[in-house]
Amino acid sequence: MEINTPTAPMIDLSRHQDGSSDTSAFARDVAEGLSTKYKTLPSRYFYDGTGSRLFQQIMDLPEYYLTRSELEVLTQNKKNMAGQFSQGGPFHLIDLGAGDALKTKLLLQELTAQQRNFDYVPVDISKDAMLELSDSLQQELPQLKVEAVVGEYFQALEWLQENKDGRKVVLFLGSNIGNFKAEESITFLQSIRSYLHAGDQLLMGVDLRKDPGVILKAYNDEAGITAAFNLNLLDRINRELGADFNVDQFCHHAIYNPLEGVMRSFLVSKQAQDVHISEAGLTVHFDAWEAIHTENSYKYSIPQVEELGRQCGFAVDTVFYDRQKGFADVLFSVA
Ligand code: AVI
Repeated sequence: MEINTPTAPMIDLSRHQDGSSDTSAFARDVAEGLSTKYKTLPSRYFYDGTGSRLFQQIMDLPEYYLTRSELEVLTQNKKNMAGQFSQGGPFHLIDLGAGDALKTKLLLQELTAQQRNFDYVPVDISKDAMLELSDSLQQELPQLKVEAVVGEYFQALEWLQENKDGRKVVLFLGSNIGNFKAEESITFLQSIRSYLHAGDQLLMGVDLRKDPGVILKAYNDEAGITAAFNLNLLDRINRELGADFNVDQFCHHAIYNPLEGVMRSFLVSKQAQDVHISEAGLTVHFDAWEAIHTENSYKYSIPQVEELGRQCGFAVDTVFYDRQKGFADVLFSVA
């Protein structure tokens, strides 16, 4: 663990405890995913420097309604949210996957204006993002107490458990829960719950079920940014794992299944081809039109969210919607 400069207070937990490197974990996951009958790659590997920049562009796309909808939820409801967070007295506001905290800043401004007693703990795997955020907050809200944590979510919650007493309000915004499969979201929320106590709260962003045509367009934008975001995963494997994917010979395909409420994204091989991945010590064969499943983006109904919370030891306090009721930030308390 490393404590950084006093100008940008930050805890860095990102070093591997077992001595393994990021590259070896990436190589292992890629080898595993591409060696099964139905090929898969984990969507968490989208977010290298290029992927994070492309995701920023996705959030501004006319078709990608999710970010604007959540900004609307927060803008309309920030007063009420700030009041509910503060009911139990002083608290730590823990922002899982904070990034540039564009949305959270609305809450931070409101809580500061209401002179609430809290400190802000943004958590993100990107050290650069946490440095930039700490600096920007020092300029924009100099009175705010900020302690950024660089690391995985559960490393950060473990660190908080050991190092910070008092109430916790956890933010998990942006429909990130949608990228987990049903059983993974249960395990994830149960793990969060295990770090919380009576009086603690969780505010979670969920994209709601809606017109399938609207959802489909959000992942098939005209400018092709989502396609570039998906294909960048192959570029990343080329760059970091010494692979020879011919990226032009793959295409993006995203399809919504309204029965399951899931958008599934794929990379499809346009021809029969072999790809060698040096760091994984592997050659992978693709048949023509064979697919790699790269992402799930689940859409929820409110009863499903309530049930998910119940299974994980949370009760719904308040559901905050946008005007169209297409997106919700759900405030849970520990049941
Ligand atoms: C980060 N996550 C919630 C996004 C989503 O909508 O599933 C990632 C994304 N994938 C394609 N477009 C955006």
